[in-house]
Amino acid sequence: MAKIIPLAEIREKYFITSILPTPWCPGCGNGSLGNGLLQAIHRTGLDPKKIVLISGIGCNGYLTRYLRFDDLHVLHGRTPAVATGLKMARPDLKVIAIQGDGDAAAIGGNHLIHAARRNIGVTTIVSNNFIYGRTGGQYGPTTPKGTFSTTSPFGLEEPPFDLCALMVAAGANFVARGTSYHVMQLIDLMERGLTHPGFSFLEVITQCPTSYGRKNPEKGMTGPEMLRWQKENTIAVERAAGMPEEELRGKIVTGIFVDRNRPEYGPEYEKVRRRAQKGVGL
Ligand SMILES: Cc1ncc(C[n+]2csc(CCOP(=O)(O)OP(=O)(O)O)c2C)c(N)n1
Ligand code: SF4
Ligand SMILES: [Mg+2]
Repeated sequence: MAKIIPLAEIREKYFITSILPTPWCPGCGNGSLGNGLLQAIHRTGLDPKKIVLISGIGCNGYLTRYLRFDDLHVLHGRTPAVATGLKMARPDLKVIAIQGDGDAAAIGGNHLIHAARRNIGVTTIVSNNFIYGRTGGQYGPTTPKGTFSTTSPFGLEEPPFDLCALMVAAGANFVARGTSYHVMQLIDLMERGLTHPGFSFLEVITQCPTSYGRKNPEKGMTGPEMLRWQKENTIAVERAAGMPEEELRGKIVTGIFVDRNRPEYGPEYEKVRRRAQKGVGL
């Protein structure tokens, strides 16, 4: 396992320190996600001038504002659409989309599915805190059944999406899940995702003590309590494979769900463009 880069170095190289601190609540998991991403970018050796971050609307979306990369902060849920457009126009760039669970699975669910289906060469990182954090804690498509939220004060009866399973089924080349507690694993997964051709998808389970934890104390109310819950309820995908569904209910399964090499959309589309230039077709 590769080493971690000192936070002071990360801060110096990648943060616009003059506008710190971030607006995140104490104990929020988005800081760990940001640290993981920067550590992973640093390891890949990618040229920062060739990286563009696309963020959606939500607490997680604040991350890109503080980082020394070109970025686009776009309409809620349209993160994959803008990332797709940019990658098609500038295939030389490394395009990284950052989304919340609401941004990715609710308002932008359709966009995400089709970006994965096309296998566009974008890395998408979803901060899944199981809730709409930014708007005060409404439930969304990844909120677990039985959860209490501002819009399910008597308990939620809807089953949640498994975002990783959805991405595997849709056609993404690389799909993995990590948590904000398991930092070293998260950095490794992000590094693998960032360097994988085609659509790579990383779901990061993050803690939101303010909008989720306070209403669901059995999973921890504060940041550290929620991290302890993550630690005690995480199962590696290899171990989960042999476990019955009932035992996995309420657990977080982490690791790599798919790692394959289907053709990436950009170069395939380029072939169509060349055929059209030559007039070869119908
Ligand atoms: C078109 C549109 N609809 C609704 C909103 C209101 N809104 C802002 S953030 C948000 C939810 C964000 O949740 P999530 O993506 O999970 O991010 P988090 O805040 O949890 O990081 C909503 C519904 C909006 N900004 N734009
Ligand atoms: S509301 Fe939740 S997700 Fe948003 S900054 Fe606070 S802890 Fe983080
Ligand atoms: Mg959320």
